[in-house]
Amino acid sequence: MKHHWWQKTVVYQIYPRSFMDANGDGIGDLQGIISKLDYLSELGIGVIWLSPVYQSPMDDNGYDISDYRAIADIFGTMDDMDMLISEARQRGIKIVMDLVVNHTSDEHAWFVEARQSKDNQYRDYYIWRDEPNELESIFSGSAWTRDEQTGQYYLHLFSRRQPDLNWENPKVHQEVFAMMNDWIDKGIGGFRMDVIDMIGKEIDRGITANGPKLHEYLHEMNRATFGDKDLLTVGETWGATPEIAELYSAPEREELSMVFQFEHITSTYPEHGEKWEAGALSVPKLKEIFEKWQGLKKGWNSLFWNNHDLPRVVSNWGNDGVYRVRSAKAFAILLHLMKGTPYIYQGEEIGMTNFPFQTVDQLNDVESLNMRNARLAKGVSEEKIMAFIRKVGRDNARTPMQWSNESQAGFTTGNPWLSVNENYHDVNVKAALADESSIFYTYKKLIALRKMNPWVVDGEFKLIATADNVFAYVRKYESKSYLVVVNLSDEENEFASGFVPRQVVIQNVERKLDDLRITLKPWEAFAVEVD
Ligand code: TEU
Ligand code: CA
Repeated sequence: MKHHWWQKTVVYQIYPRSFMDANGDGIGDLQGIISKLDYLSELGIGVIWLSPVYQSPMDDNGYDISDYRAIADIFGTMDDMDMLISEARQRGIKIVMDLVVNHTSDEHAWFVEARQSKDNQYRDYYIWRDEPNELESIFSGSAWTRDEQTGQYYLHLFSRRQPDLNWENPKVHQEVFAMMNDWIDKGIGGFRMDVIDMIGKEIDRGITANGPKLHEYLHEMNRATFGDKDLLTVGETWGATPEIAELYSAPEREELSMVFQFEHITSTYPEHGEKWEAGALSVPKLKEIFEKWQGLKKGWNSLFWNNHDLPRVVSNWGNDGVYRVRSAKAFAILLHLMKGTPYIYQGEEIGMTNFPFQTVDQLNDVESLNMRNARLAKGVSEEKIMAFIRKVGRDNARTPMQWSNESQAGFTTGNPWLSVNENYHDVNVKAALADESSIFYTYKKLIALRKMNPWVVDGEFKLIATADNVFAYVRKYESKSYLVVVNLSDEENEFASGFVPRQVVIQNVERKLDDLRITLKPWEAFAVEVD
């Protein structure tokens, strides 16, 4: 089968602020990333998705961009960026940039101009109304802020410092496409497109995501920029169903390579509720969701448990106590042997965990802080709010990468911008590399398997009926079949099938697999070639 390169590789997401600090100011930076490229190449990944490093006042840690063509001082310079691209390339690694074009920073020159007067030539780059409507910001409160200068309200679906761009204005398209082409000319490997499903919004009809013009805009973007380049383009689309995902990623539509869908993530949210009230994982639901998505016909899947907005999977759905290592490997095996392009979020490969946040001064995230203010005002207790944040707050993913058991986990020689998790004494890269049974080597093996074995890339997926908390599937490729079995629970579970085991591919509990009627240990996972 003929493939795009991005169908056969694994992506590693870097949140630059928290990855590696090279100059001791407590904030991760581009030189820090460059210094760790050998580590990433040892892991075997083929792509880095770099969360935003552009110039920004950092209200939302770079997802509020004030200049798309400049690098934030705290991260380095454009020379550092060029060096990162070329140093990565020498190791066979491509750099995918975060494209944040639903909104800019309020300090972007366009917005600084736009707010000057109603007839400013940039006024129409943003969305202004005389009166606010009911729309709420995803970061709590109204989505409208009144601007003193002209008395009108501007729209911001995120923080008030992230005004939404007006995609109904063709000039906005031209500006964005020109900027994208400049980055493409630098030799990047593609774009991860922030909340891209919102650019087709029709505010007066209450439509924010999946608006009627969305796909028209993306097709136009594809044609004007990366369309003839074979780059990896992945859209962040919280509201995608498989049908919608095919609109984005069916090749003949000439839009994107793939999208991030979040149905598995939101499966724990209460109906019509939000993430703060998330409940426990239902494995039967999870199986149903993946079965549906693995059946995607005309598009391509992305596969992930973690990113910089989500709690650590090993804490949220796994067991970060006694079964930390085993459950982290179980999630890895389950995901990486499915069909699609897997994404690893920094620290996932060593089983980094959530942080035990106790007090508000330990927090940084604008989403958590705004939520806290909004709920305090409604009389919700501080205790309850902190419990929400401990469970799903975004800072859980953003604590510094744990490199070693030296001071500040080897992340910085200074004071880190967010506290290092105390478990760095045990959970760190240096220890992981020294232990051949560590989570790291399970990831390394899974990445290598994908490179070497067409069944991992192309095998047909079939879910197997099992006990509720066991997730098992078969990948069939030509005359061969591979069975993947994962016990997603703290309890033992029976597994029985008529398959005859051949060769073990990977496992997280050492045992002979000469019979496939077995009692699975808690969080036990394996893949085996079967007849
Ligand atoms: O996230 C989009 C988004 O909707 C998230 O805010 C999400 O709902 C929430 O964080 C779940 O916890 C993207 C970026 O990934 C995020 O970091 C940015 O804050 C946001 O867009 C605005 O750019
Ligand atoms: Ca730094």
